[in-house]
Amino acid sequence: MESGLSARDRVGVQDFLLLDNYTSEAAFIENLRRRYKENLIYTYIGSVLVSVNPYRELEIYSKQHMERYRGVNFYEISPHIYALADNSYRAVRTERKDQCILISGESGAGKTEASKKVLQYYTTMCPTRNNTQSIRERLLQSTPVLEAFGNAKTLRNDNSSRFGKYMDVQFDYKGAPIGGHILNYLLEKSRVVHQNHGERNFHIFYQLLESGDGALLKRLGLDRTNPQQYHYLVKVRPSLCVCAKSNIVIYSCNIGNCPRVSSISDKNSWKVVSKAFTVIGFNEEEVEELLKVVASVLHLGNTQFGEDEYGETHLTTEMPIKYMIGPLSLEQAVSARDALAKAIYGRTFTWLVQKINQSLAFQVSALKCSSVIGLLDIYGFEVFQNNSFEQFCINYCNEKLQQLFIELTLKSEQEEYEAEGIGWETVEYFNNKIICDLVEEKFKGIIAILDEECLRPGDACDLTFLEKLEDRLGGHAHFVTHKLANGKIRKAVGREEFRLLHYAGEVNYNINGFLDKNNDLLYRNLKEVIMMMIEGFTLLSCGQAATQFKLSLAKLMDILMSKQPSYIRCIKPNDAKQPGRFEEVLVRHQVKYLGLMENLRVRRAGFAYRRSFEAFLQRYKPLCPDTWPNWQGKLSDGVSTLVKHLDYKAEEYKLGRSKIFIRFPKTLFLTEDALELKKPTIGDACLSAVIMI
Ligand code: AD9
Ligand code: MG
Repeated sequence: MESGLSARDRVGVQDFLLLDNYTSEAAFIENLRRRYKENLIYTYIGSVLVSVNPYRELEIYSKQHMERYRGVNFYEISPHIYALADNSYRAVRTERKDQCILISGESGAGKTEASKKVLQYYTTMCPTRNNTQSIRERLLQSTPVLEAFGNAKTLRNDNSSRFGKYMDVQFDYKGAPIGGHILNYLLEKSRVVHQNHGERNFHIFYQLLESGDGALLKRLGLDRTNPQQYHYLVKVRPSLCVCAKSNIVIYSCNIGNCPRVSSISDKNSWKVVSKAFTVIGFNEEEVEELLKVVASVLHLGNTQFGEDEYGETHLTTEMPIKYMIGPLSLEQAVSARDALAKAIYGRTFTWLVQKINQSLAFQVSALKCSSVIGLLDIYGFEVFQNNSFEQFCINYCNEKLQQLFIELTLKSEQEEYEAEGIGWETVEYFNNKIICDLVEEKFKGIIAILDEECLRPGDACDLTFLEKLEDRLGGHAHFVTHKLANGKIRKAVGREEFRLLHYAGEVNYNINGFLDKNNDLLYRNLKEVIMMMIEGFTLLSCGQAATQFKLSLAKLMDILMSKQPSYIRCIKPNDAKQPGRFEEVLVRHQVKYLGLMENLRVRRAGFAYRRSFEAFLQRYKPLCPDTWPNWQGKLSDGVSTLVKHLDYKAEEYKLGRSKIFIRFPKTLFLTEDALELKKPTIGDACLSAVIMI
């Protein structure tokens, strides 16, 4: 221990509610920093868990650690994700109320790792029923498979989720996990054909090539010795060039140029994934069929187009009464090829999720689901140098989640005070509803305008879309283009960009490709090719992509609202993905936009702590001769007797209907210290003032 520093000074407080100066952002960040330095990555704000990515493996996730947290009151030992997982689980068991765990934070902050830790806790610690052992393994093994197909290396995160995932873990009345169900959201399909420099395609492509299974690769017509040959994996040529041999002009799009990453072993990941396929219940033929589709995407990417003597290629176009064959430019041919590759991959991913869901469904008809715990792990807020339609959707999704957090934390706090008959003081906070409306409002929002442009015949294009946005939304407090009101030019926003002032920061979106991506069009004869290849592929178009996403998010919000939420707020300590580096500016920004200070103020505005009469009496009864060892009367009278003996002043606490509310942290510290003197063996009280909700 550093000389002269108390343990509390050294490692900070484990609940921000205990901060003396709770309105100070500097004190908040200093507390995070101190704890991070000691590898204490978890801290509470009441019942919210704040987690800072350690970027190193910590020895805190063993079975012994899990056991320490089983059945222990939330705040009695140091903060941990297992405490939160156990708390939700106990609510499922005792109240039979559906729970959900909402994990948020920007890209690379640790959401996916957090969701895996929670799932591991349930699959390890919950009781087993006959016939349900295999479901645990399937629940766990669904993750590597989905990550292989849905995650990729980005500049922000070497294992970035490029799809949103909501997973229900279903429990029977005895609390045994008996099944699961996954909902997936908007896979970033464009990655199949295009990646920013320094990024990669989805992991599965590299895993397959690195599999070391020569016979398999041969059957798939793939050659691992030179991954550079696959256009969709590596940048091979500039945009347009002429092949010396055939004299054919070749168009190739900009590709990530990043086949190998030091933090990733594609070969080992492949082993994990192929074992996971078996556990989930894929047979060998099914795996091979799936890999054929993956390989076909790589082959498709290498398809080249040449011009005929008239400088054209050809495509069948669907007309109202007949088909027309019309010429395509080289560029159009390439974009049709890429659209096909994206469609094939996207459908394959959807099929994969369906297949996993079949495997997670109850295997025994007698099983009944009593309650569920939903885990939400969705792509984090992200800002790149060039942000497109995908970032627009991802960041909109994060706005929605932030709104849910605001509504539910404030709402539940208010409801608790009301239920207990305690007065409530309002706290000012930024409500990002205005930004959600800007994006999603019917007829007026950005998505509505985008759809309108997509459906408008004639000269509609990305630029006309931008003009419409300017016309209709110019002057909105959270929307900006390069045009300033005084007719001058705003340099920070390009002529083909619009800027949104998100709750988490400003993002410039480049409008190129917005209409195409929203239309998600596939030429008819290409659709027919896939229909022949993939069973169940349908020709029906189900509306514009952004609107579909909006509707699926609205459904997700309904699902989440119907459950009792717990929150994990993940923070990224540095952009270099390095352990031990705590960059204050970066952390401060996240603390700000995650609304953590407001969250803390709301919790402190009324009363810093609350505990049920029973729990309070149980813990502190040794401090009062009248309540020790067994209090016989009403619980509320016992608590009154106890606090009188402890000399609590009237302004320090209030008794609700079933709980005691304590206003200041100090009051509880002193009580804890007294308990420490009396019973030195109880808890690590100097660090963990015991708080219970
Ligand atoms: V994204 O929005 O999907 O791009 P996430 O999901 O928030 O992002 P992720 O969980 O993938 O981030 O974490 C990024 C990396 O940080 C992981 O690959 C780990 O290397 C590292 N990480 C995150 N949490 C932990 C942890 N609790 N312990 C050790 C961690 N390493
Ligand atoms: Mg993730």
